[in-house]
Amino acid sequence: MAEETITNKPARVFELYKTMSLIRAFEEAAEVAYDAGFVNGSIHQYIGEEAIGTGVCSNLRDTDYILSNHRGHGHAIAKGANPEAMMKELFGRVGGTSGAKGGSMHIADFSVGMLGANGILADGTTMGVGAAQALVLRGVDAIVTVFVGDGTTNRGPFYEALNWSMIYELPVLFVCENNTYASSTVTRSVTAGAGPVARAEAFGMPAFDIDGNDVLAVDELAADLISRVRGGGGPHFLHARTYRIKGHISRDKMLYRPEGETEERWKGEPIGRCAAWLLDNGIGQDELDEATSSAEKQIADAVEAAHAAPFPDAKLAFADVQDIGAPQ
Ligand SMILES: Cc1ncc(C[n+]2csc(CCOP(=O)(O)OP(=O)(O)O)c2C)c(N)n1
Ligand SMILES: [Mg+2]
Repeated sequence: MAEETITNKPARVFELYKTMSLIRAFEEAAEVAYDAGFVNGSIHQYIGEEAIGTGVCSNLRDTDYILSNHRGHGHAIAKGANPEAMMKELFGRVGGTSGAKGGSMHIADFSVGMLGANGILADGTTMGVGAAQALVLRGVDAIVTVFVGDGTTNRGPFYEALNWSMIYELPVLFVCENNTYASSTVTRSVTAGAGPVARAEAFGMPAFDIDGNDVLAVDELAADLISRVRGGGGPHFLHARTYRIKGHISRDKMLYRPEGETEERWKGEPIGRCAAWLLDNGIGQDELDEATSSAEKQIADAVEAAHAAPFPDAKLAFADVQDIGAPQ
């Protein structure tokens, strides 16, 4: 959804609902395909966290950039990447977003400003700052948003990124998605001090905390922060509280998680909350059902297209990769 194209509130929120539904359908279908053996590697699902990527990206322009991380499917879809090309990438087929060489953790689509997901924690933050510096040096009117996990805020490069972005007053919005866990660890238990907001503030960066399962709140705060960044206000930090409904990766049995916790937290998942708001604000249940079915159909078609697509020619294995002297 393009920035500020819809001013009618229920219509705007309904668009957010549709984007979140598309992400949810993608993640559910990806797990089915993974379990059936069609996807190699691991998949990190964004289920329960959809409101953050959706609410933030709905305020970005096509010409703005995002940097993602290992849990990046939702960010890519929210920024406008094509779910069919993404599914083909997961399946390792011709037509995948990264030519079938990346897989789930390396989805990129430069045509919509999605500069890449990344399996190395915090590297998106330094790359995002580099992209923002390039924009400034070239005099381009655009901003960069970087998505980072809560556990990742304990890595060193994250602090280099915060520092550098402040020193050069770069147009960056850092979005910390605090889903409570870092793999099997409760992040709070391994994080000193008052947490990510205080850490960003220690660099002099304006930092804001929000309920990340409330898509309306994320949308409103993101609109404000993005306009400040765009207006030359320098880097800003958005800390969104959420919960990782699924395991760290899809085959994680979550034996470390207290019994009943997931079920309790599921009650606050963002799509149901958004649906309740829409029903109170003039959108009918039939319209919501239609939106959900349409998202599921789009993703089912994407899966079908991925199954039908061929694997790339083995000769292409060394195309588009850095020349390391490997045989062609
Ligand atoms: C530099 C680095 N160290 C460790 C890992 C292994 N690893 C992958 S995801 C992850 C946890 C990340 O937690 P968080 O930043 O909270 O993101 P979330 O998975 O919760 O979205 C770890 C430790 C890695 N990918 N990169
Ligand atoms: Mg986390």
